[in-house]
Amino acid sequence: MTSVIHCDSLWQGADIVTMRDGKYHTIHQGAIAVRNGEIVWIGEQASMPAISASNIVTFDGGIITPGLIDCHTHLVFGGDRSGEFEQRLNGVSYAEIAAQGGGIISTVNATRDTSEAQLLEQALFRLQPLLAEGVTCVEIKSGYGLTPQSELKMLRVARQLAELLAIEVKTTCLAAHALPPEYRGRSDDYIQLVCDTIIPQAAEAGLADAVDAFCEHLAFSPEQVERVFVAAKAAGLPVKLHAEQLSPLAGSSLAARYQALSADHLEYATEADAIAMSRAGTVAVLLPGAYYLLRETQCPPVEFFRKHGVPMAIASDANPGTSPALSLRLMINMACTLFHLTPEEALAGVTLHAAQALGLRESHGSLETGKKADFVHWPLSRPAELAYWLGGQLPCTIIFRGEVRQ
Ligand code: DI6
Ligand code: FE
Repeated sequence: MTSVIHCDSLWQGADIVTMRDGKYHTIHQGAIAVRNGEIVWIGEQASMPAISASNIVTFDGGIITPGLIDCHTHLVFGGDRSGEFEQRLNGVSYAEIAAQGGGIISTVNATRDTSEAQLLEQALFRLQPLLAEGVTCVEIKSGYGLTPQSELKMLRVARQLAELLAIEVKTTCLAAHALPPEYRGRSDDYIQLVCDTIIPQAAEAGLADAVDAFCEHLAFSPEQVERVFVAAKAAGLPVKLHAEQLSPLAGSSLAARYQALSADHLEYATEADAIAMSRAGTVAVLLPGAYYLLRETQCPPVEFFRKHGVPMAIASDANPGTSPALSLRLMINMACTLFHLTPEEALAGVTLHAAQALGLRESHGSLETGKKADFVHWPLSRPAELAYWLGGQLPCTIIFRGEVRQ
């Protein structure tokens, strides 16, 4: 007697770009069987075992990829900074604007003054375009509150987004993003507040999945970041770091010493940083939107990451200052054109390697038995088309946990 695999849904009729091991590994004319939101069988339709499913969807060609993952965003914030964009076009630098009390602090003021309900409404509006282009998992950082109450407010909004939309949200406490004005000249005291109060409260309330910091001359020193990492570990949370965005401070090596999930930006990272990250399994998250908007000229050392086997992820860094980016697909294109990634590396950067940057490599980011049934059907002929089209909206069918997202 042949045994029948019972499942909820079966998806077939398309080529499946699995992204197993971060490579295309395409299954031609494939099929995916799903039960309880997870993949229970995947392979060639021709060699499919007996499967019963109440819902069978047969596509007319095209490709299926894993759902896209945006592993670094600051989507929750108040106000906007288009005025600073104009200033920068007139030659004022990001650092100069920050020194004048603008930059991150202007968003901090606006975020503190915005109610939780309004923050939610505004973040929903920014998240919609990402969702529409196939994003099924997004990371959202705090970091524009910089008080215990307002950092927790941001994190609650991020959690609420996951309840309202068919999307998974991972939250990151980025209280060590900037020095709040009321702590001027007392940055060590602020770090103490972050370590003794904000991180423990966020962890206790179950509002943070990770802890991040901004290691930079205009933010916090490696010594201060290390204190934040120690507090994160004590609270049982993994760490990440904004490192080497504007200058080389060996922040990414420090992050690697604390087994960081990722070090992000990395324009000024060195080969020594890449070696340290490789040993620790720390993902290099590249953010072409910020590079582009700041008109950076120094590219992240992609050659070193390749040479030392550091997985590279790509993210939007969606934020009001340096990357008002509402398209992850555009970031894929920019990673190829600006950072010289191949379309295959860039797709791995928004699937398997992005999952790894969130600590989700075992369950997300590629299409394999036992993983979450989050995938996207595109009426495209080749996966490189995802890196090729600039802007616009590609038609797609988004499947989240085995169900079509409307
Ligand atoms: N690096 C960035 O690119 C963002 N934060 C960070 O640490 C910028 C945030 C902002 O300018 O609002
Ligand atoms: Fe960022």
